[in-house]
Amino acid sequence: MGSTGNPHVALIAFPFGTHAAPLFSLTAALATAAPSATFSFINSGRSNASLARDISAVPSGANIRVYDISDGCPDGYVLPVHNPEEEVGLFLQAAAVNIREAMEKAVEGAGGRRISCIVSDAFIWFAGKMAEEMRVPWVPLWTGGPYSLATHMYTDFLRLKFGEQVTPSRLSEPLDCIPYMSALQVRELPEGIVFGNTDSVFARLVHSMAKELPHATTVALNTFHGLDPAVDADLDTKFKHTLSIGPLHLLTPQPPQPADSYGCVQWLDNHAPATVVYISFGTIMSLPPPEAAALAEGLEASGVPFIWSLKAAGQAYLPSGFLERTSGRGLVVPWVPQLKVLNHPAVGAFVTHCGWNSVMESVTGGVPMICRPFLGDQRLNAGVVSRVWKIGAGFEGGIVTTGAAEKALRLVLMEDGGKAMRERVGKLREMAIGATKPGESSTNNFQALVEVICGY
Ligand code: U2F
Repeated sequence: MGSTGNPHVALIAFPFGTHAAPLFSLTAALATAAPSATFSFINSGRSNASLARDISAVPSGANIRVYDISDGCPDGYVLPVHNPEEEVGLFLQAAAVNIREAMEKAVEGAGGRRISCIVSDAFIWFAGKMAEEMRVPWVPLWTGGPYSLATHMYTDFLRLKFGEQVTPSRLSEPLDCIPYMSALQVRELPEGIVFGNTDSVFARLVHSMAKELPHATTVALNTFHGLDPAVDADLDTKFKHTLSIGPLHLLTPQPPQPADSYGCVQWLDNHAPATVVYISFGTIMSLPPPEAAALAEGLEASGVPFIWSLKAAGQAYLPSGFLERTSGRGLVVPWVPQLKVLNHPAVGAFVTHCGWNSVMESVTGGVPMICRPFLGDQRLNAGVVSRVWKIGAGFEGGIVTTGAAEKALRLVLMEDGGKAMRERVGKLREMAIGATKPGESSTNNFQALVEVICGY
């Protein structure tokens, strides 16, 4: 194992979307569990700045040190307006050199103590090569949904079966070539496997990741025992060792949430149980303007009370007079304390893009979902929510129209179908909470992870 003395663990984040936050929460949990170890958290300066609240919640003198690396943009370079592919590409081009330099600084900062283990976001697949050169364990954390991880592991197999560009008529075929995915469809795969640009930065990134992960010492997953037994069993055959340590937001210490500046919780206190819909599309996605307008019209037509997390730029696309007409029964605010809101009894539905953190948070809040996925793992997560766990629904036709929005809201909040979803998600909630109790699976797996990472 990494070290016989006091371990020094380097943790390397992927600085986009909600990737760095769960890795930092894991760092904080590890640092508490292994007080004599040192944890060097390496992330872009920009992403570390967005974690300022999480980082400042770490007591001074604690065994966590935070290192900034460049996001790869040359000085004075102006990114074209929101081009995630280009941002990620620039970061990755410079990442290996920047990470090595940061690890050298981390060793200096730890009084010369060599790095005994590398923990990284699974997207930082080349951390596996670095760990191999340094002869230390590599523990990648997969922050997305486990079904999508499985499909990345099947990339070569799926390309043999469907070709690199599947014929459009096959998009609606079931994914039954992977037996436990028969309820899902080819169109729900992450883009870059058998459709979309299979040579994009992302497609190449996840393909390289899939080749490297089988060499990892342990793959850590943000899921919990019993949620998807068939996927877990399959991933166990693909990797040397896996540990499910989710839901991470229950298992790891959470930083104080930002103040509820818009009074969401107080507003919810005045509503009856399971009557309000909460709407958010995460940190990188926003609804195309015509769909935002359609969702607003659907909300008006249904009469359902709502909280909508929507930045000022998005608010500009709402139908004229919408905010005034719905001011008595809706809140449209740029940021919502999502964990608190999903745990409030008044919330009965969550309109979501199905980012994995949101899915886990909805499950632990016991809230059924209405899914509008966009990219990456989101389509598979949405398919699993709707047709495997049966704790949610999509919008008819896959995009938000006024009619589809009204119908989905009525189904989940007012009809028997929604009641059955609420009962099922309530059972998953119990399972998730149970898994993170002392002596239960995720807690035990976390202890095992500490042993892998710190050697004790
Ligand atoms: C990427 O996902 P996102 O960052 O877009 O979305 P989530 O995984 O759902 O995480 C959003 C987080 O932001 C929080 C919310 C989640 O923890 O509680 N939040 C909030 O507190 N208040 C708000 O008003 C809005 C959001 C990617 F796009 C996905 O496909 C991946 O599944 C995901 C994980 O890898 O990363």
